Order: sequence, then structure tokens, then C-alpha cells
Amino acid sequence: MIRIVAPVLIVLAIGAGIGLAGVGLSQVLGWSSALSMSNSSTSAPQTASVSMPRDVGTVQSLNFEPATVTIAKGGKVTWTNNDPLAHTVSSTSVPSGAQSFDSGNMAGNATYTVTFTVDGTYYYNCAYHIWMHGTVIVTG
Ligand SMILES: [Cu+2]
Repeated sequence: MIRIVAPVLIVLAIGAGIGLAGVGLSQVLGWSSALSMSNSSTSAPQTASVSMPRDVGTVQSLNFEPATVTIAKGGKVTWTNNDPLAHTVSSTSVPSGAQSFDSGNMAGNATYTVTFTVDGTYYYNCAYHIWMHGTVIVTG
């Protein structure tokens, strides 16, 4: 019996060693992917585009698209009204020291661009349609 058990124990020991090596490898891989994730989130784009999609003036499940954008400080956001109905881009809350903004009436196909020089979170809505509201996040 002893002569049979000994090789089995050796096989188990080798298997455990490979298992430990595998855990070590996955920890290294997990660490490197965490690093690449933090790298990719450090720089926001300089520009973003937001659409008022067709029918957003009547279909309340629609909204500015995308409703939230993130840009770098000094960057620009351009809104395009792709709906036949008129809309506005009107700030409702801006960071301390930042200027409020209001596009006024935007007919179909109109565009409106704002340059953001103060970092922080800006909230805006459409003055005509209470379900239309968006957010601009400006990173420092
Ligand atoms: Cu609107």
C-alpha cells in the first residue's frame, strides 16, 4: 500500500504547486489590468456632441443623447437639434465661478456650442420640455 500511496501524494503535491502558481499569475494579471484601467480614465476628450433626437419633444422617454458627457477643462460641447420641434439648452446649476449658459430657442437643425473653462458638474435642461435634462462633467 505504501508504494502506491507515495506516488499519489507526489502527484497531489505537484498539482498543488501548479495551482498556487496559477493563483500567483492571476494576481499579477489582475494587477496589470487594474493599472491599465486607471490609465485609460485619466484623460477626458476635448470635445463632445449631444443630440436632441427626433421626437424628443413629444416622446417623454427620450432625452438629450447622451444625457451625460465628460470633457476636459477647456473643451467644448456642441448640441444639435435633430428634432423638428424647437428646444433649448439652458443651464440650471453650474460650478462655483462658472458662467451659466442658455442657447435660447433652437429650431430644427440648429447647433449650439459651449466652451467649458471651469471644471465641475453642470446641469441643464430644455426650457420647453421638463423631461429633457442633461449633465456636463468637466474634469480638471
Ligand atoms: Cu425641448
